[in-house]
Amino acid sequence: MKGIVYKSTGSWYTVKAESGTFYECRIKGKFRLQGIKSTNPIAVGDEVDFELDTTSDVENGLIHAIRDRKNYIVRKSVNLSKQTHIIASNIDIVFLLVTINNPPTTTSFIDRFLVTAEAYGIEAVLIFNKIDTFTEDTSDEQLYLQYVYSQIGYKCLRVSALENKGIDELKALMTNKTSMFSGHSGVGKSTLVNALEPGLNLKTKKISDSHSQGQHTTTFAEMFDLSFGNAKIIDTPGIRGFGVVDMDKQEIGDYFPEFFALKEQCKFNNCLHKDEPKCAVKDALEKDEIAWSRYKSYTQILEGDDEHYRNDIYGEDRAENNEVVAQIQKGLLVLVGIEDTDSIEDINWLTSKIVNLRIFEDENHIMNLSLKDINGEMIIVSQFTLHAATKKGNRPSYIKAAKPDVAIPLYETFVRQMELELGKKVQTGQFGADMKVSLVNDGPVTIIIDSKNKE
Ligand SMILES: Nc1nc2c(ncn2[C@@H]2O[C@H](COP(=O)(O)OP(=O)(O)OP(=O)(O)O)[C@@H](O)[C@H]2O)c(=O)[nH]1
Ligand SMILES: [Mg+2]
Repeated sequence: MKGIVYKSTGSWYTVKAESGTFYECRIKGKFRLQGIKSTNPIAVGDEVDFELDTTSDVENGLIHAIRDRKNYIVRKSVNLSKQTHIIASNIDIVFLLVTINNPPTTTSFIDRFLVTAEAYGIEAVLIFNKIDTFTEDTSDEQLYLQYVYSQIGYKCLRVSALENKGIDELKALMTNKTSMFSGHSGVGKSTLVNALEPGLNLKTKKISDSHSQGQHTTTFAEMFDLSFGNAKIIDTPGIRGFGVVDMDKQEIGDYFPEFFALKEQCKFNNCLHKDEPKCAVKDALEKDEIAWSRYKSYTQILEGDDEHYRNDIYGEDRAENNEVVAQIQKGLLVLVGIEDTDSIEDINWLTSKIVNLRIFEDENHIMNLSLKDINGEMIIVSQFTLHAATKKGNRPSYIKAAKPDVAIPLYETFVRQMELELGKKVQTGQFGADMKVSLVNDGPVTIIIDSKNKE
């Protein structure tokens, strides 16, 4: 018999036969699997051939073959084991659920997911969920992200699974397709499936109060037939980080559609958009036509920088657990405060000023050398308290400090520009996190540089 895998729990697979009957199946002995090494040989969405197990009283099945997959989404676990896991196969469209906070979804996570979808040729759509909880700040941040991703060509939906907003638009995209929901734990994947099909009554759980993280409520991927538009949905367990399965360095840029579109204009046809001259991608970046967050994700993937990415996804917990998130030996601790009228010009001016400032001693103990000269390191920490206005009363006002939608992109640009200037990685704190910063101030030398007051 032929069937489709609707659920897999490791050793048992729930398979729906063409007749519409569901069978619990196991794998019959060992059969040749397609050439991917993964922790799960058979995934939800797989088309399989199975026979009834006559040795058992109950009507269980034995899977003896798996049909060629049209596509599949694989992720590498971001822990050190480097194992790969097929999330699902034969998917027509994947929806990544993104929440601004509770839990926060980072742009590195979004980009890694999108790169994987591009690599496997699966249409990806972003669903910004929990819009009912938005404040002015989170709404601004969401609109900024929506702007970035829709410019590239990704469809973006604004949804509230809880209040049934944006559901009809979503249903229209799901018609006649097998869809998959993915995203961090707690972003509302199962809640959204329930909104689409209330009868399913899938288990959902509120996110933890202390960490704003989901509780990994859904533990296995599972497919459901929906009662509208001949649609199927695969609900999946929340994922913490998304390790991109090994790709050729050359190939990665092609999965950033906005980079790919410019590739022809780069001087070198094998341009990696890093240090090559006359690179159209870097030109566009300078002109703000490409988002810095995208470029940062690209370089992280290019450098196989899972270590840094792990820091990003675990960073908040680590800062809270008194772990060291960044450390340097000799160089500069830069505390940066972005105000609401700042722009890319301020960033450009500041970066070049900071790296060229002659504030390090030469062999004659004269402040003659710049950070570049001494090949020093840098750590950048965002600090909006720099904008404290203290004139009135005793409680400082931070009215001048920029909101996250302005501050985060500029902060990220600042970090990236510094890295380009210095030709090396810059250490960073966690934007907006509660952190302890320690400093051994040699000299001591502390300099205030204000791009709005260039004295
Ligand atoms: N305010 C609000 N809360 C939502 C919305 N969608 C989901 N939630 C809540 O978010 C929490 C997590 O939702 P789930 O559906 O369990 O999240 P999940 O993505 O399936 O999580 P895992 O199964 O752990 O991967 C629940 O308390 C939901 O009620 C929404 O649109 N608005
Ligand atoms: Mg769930």
